[in-house]
Amino acid sequence: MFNLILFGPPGSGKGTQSEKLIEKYGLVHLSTGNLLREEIANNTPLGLEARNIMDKGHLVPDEVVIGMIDNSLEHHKEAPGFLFDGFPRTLAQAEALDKLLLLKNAETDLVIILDVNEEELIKRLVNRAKTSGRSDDADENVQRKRQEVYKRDTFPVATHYQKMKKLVHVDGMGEIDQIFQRLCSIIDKKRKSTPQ
Ligand code: B4P
Repeated sequence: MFNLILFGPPGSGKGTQSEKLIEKYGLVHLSTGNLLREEIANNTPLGLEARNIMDKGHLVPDEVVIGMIDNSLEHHKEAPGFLFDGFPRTLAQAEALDKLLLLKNAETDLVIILDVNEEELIKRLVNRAKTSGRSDDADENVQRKRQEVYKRDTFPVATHYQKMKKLVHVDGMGEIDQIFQRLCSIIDKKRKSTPQ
């Protein structure tokens, strides 16, 4: 089993790169953002609650997203590995994931952080807003709030995995394919040294 976390600030390209990585490596894609947007599209009570929170640029409560990940892991018992995209986003989520994987006799093998400067992040999110139909994209103030929440609540997750010597930085600036090649070379190196 190979478990990868793709980490980085909002707009750093986690979703974009995840689509390409799951195709190449056959990992199961677990995006908490996508799971929450499905709930919103289906008008479930959870979706209605999540939408209010996401539209303000805040994080959905830990117990909600941890529950969603727990369910998804249960649904994919035979998976060759998982790509976690946008999760964990708080220290409590990281600790919960460590425990859930341990129950499967597994662990996080690699955490990649996409480094992108804030000016470029806002530019990308403003662009995404033109086509995404995402209500949390619509307002630049909300996008700035999300960057603030990332620095305060999410960045400590990077330190957590750095202490465990699992964190690798990748330059997330440039062409999408160029960044994909950078990611693949790090993943290939790690997979060679990890028993499958
Ligand atoms: P997410 O769905 O995780 O999305 P994101 O952080 O906004 O963006 P991502 O980094 O995936 O960027 P993308 O590839 O789209 O989060 C949405 C919200 O859900 C959160 O704010 C939060 O409220 C909630 N949530 C999700 N997970 C949660 C959790 N675990 N706990 C609590 N709350 C949670 O790229 C952005 C744009 O840039 C796209 O338009 C893309 O086309 C473009 N782009 C990508 N790479 C590019 C490049 N190299 N050059 C130019 N443009 C590029």
